[in-house]
Amino acid sequence: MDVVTIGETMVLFTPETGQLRYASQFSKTYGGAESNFAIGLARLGHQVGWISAIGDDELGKGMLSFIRGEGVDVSQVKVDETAPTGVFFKEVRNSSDIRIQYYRKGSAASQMTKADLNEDYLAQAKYLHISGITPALSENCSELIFEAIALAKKNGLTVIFDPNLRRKLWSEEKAREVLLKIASQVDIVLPGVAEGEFLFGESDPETLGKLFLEHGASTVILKVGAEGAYYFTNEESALVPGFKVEQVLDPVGAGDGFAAGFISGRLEGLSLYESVQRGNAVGAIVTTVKGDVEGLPEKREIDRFITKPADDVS
Ligand code: KDG
Repeated sequence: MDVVTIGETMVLFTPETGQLRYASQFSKTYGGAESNFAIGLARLGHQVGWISAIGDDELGKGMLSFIRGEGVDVSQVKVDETAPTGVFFKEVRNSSDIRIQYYRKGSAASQMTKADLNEDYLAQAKYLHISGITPALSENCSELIFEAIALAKKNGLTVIFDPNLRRKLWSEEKAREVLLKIASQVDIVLPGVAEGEFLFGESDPETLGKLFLEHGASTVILKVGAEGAYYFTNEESALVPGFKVEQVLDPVGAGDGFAAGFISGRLEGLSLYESVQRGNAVGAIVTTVKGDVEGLPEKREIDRFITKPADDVS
């Protein structure tokens, strides 16, 4: 196993057109930051496992088949007979006005506890990926994340953390406290510049890079939207320019795609610069397709996009 990730995936209903309140037709897909990331890595040819829980219901079973069908190992997904699979709605008014409604309180994934972690399963991986969404789901999920970090460190895994700030899930105060605590314990942190500003009250990329390094991470990847992303270590730093796409249709999931592209590069032994470049490319391609995972590219598509990032990436 190359990478293990942990988190909730929900059934995603998207109104075919217009505002949610008037919608009568929906597309049904699946979305969850960690499984989006896992699917992204699987499409790029890596071995990845996803730890989660679903309800003992039709929606959960459909989700599990979908994620398994994408080549992700789902052997650690628990079926909870007492709680339902979470659901969310995504109202796309336009590509810069996307409104999310969650129906996930009390979901099966929010009931996960540290007892659901299998140390032997974690120990066989090279990387543990976590996001700031899971600790926002419940106190028990927060404990699970800290336990997973401890087990990963004990077993020599590199821990990668995407803050994925979701303001709807918790108070600002609690979010800041917990996200900073996680950021102090991980190896690689992948914030967006707005998340950096939320955590440290600074928006200058160089300053943020320095602050995250001082806080504990050894590698900081700071995403600055269409401009690309910076990387910072104690030895080097650079801005890796982003790729232009003809039309952004749906930016949701681009950050997860970025993380998948970046880790894929590291797994293949690419330099930090090249890995961030691959992250930028995956993130850019994801924005050109509607849906949280539908645009995630396969390996040959990404190679072609990086050498020829024009409108044609087929
Ligand atoms: O990063 C995309 C995710 O935000 C989306 O797929 C749903 O995991 C999700 C969440 O909690 O918002």
